[in-house]
Amino acid sequence: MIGGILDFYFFSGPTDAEVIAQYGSVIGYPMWQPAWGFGFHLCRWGYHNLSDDKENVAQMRAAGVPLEVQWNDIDLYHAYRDFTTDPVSFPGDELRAFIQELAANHQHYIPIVDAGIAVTVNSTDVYDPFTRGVEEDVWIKNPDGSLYLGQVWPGYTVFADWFSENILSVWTEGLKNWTDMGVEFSGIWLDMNEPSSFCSYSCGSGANYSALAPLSMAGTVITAYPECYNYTIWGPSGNITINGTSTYSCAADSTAETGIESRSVGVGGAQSVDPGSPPYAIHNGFGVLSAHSVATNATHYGGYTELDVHNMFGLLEEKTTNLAIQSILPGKRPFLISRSTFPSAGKWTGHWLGDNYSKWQYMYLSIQGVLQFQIYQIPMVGADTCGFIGNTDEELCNRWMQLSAFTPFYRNHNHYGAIPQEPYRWTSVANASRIAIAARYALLPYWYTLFANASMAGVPPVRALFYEFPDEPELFTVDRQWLIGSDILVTPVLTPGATTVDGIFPGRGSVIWRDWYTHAVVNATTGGSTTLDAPISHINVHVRDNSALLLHQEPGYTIYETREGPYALLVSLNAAGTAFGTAYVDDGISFPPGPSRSLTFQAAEGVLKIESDGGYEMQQKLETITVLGVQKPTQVTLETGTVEEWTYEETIEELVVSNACVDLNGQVTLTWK
Ligand code: MIG
Repeated sequence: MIGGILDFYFFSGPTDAEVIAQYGSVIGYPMWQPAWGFGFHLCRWGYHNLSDDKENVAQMRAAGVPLEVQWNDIDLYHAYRDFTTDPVSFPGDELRAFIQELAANHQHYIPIVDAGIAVTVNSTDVYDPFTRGVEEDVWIKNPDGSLYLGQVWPGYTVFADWFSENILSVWTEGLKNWTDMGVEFSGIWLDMNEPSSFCSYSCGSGANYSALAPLSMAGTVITAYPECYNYTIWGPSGNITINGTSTYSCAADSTAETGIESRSVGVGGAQSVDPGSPPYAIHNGFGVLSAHSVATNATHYGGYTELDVHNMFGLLEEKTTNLAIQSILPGKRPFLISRSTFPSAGKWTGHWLGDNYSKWQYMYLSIQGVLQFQIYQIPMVGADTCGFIGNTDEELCNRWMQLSAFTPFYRNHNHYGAIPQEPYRWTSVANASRIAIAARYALLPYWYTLFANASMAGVPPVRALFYEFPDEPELFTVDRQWLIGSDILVTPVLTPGATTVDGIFPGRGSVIWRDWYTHAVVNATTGGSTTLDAPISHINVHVRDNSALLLHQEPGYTIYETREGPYALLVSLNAAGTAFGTAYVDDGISFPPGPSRSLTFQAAEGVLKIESDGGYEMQQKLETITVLGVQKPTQVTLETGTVEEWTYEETIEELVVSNACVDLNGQVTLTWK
């Protein structure tokens, strides 16, 4: 920041979550997410052709690992040009048929859109997205009015001037024509939108366009062994198995800086100061402000210089793309994931945490990344699961597929030339993924409610532990665990070779935490760490007391199938015998949101009251009600009469009412005594 008038806002909270919500009220609350966006997404750079996509879809199905969305990276393009498909490897009609088959199975397709738009190389070169943009005058300029040129994958590129008057129509036309060519996308992935360019400053005006051929990754193979691989033990194959007795152990990197060289720069140490690079440069070690991006002196419609509006490129691209999708897929919630963000970006997009490494340290760092983006009001966020740069391995991918299942945006993504890391590649990873995804899909009504509360009031869906327990300073530094909403505590394994994990249970003994899977009460250390069993393929998840969670009873293969099934309710009483929870339910897709239903669950003194309000008609019944923390009852009554089908499990104080067949469109009471 170099000047101007500063407006200061003070957010008084008093709670941390309220501070975040108040910030949201200024910059804008996050967009509404379609329910399918919470499904599992599968991506990589290096799905070379449509057969690769089809193979994935089939293998995921065969392995019984839910696949909601198949993605394609820039491999999709012809000559790396946006809004095209390669005629040989992704022929439009076959791609269309593939996407339509996905849709028929309630699955989805998302392609990438790069920020750099290829320029035509000669007079016979036909590329409408560029020429239409020239006609409509929507590209960023040099100070002399000529087109500003950068370089990205296709060769020389221009960049959209999001301030220009006609960019929305040109961008919409590009996306619309793409769908007409067969790319019937459900959502869009925005990459390289810092924007990234392979030249610094400019690639030169009046350059010989044809001189710069598209880049190629062909033949690129990442040969480095995975982080903990010891070839003297396991041989040169690069493949280890962690089934049975694991000999797997290593000291994973403890620093995050792996792969990032430290450089000493900054004007202070420079020999001479380049006027193209202001002396108030960001001393981040990566050189001038224009390094690998648009030159600071490039100009935009309205006279803005890049120096002043650089950070808004991604934001305005997200807004433009969101509006374009709204007109191409009317009435539906747009789904976008973008790399560059800026305050208020959450109104238009979700975010992935960018290029990480296939290393244990980066899996750990993804937790704080997810937490940070809750503060920024871009709650739909997640990491490249199993790691992007470098080769992953079975154990890391096993742990990571489980960890990310409890973060909002859940996508496995991989670098070109790295070993494959789809969850079906290893038996243990497929197994771990099925377990974690089943929990995730069961929890969908809860996630969905949290995101509705984010969109309506800016409340962060994922929370640091201390947000909920501000009087427990021992929680202030906890960044290896997190809370989903206020009621689900996640304690992942973050180190190789581990069979246990240490975690802290907030509440200093005043809260009863129960295991998600077994419903057993945790014997937690008060205010300190508790060691939990964490064999491979098991992620610790605990439920807070005084909670009532609406769940899907039967996680299905897709979000659609899951939502078609009946509901379950998990009530976890506290020591005083009370519980409270809410749920927001709607059709999961309409935009603007249509009718909805708000449910309130309240338990005290052996009575659970369900209240229901709103215009949305819930088709699915509440089939199972589980109440934890109940003394053995002799009689259980639903409003409709005495319940015959209930069971009680003494060791975990669990009352289960099955086949309850409760209509959630009205008020109901369950009593036990
Ligand atoms: O120059 O599209 O962060 O997720 O796979 C690299 C290829 C461009 C960077 C993205 C990454 C993506 C890759 N892209």
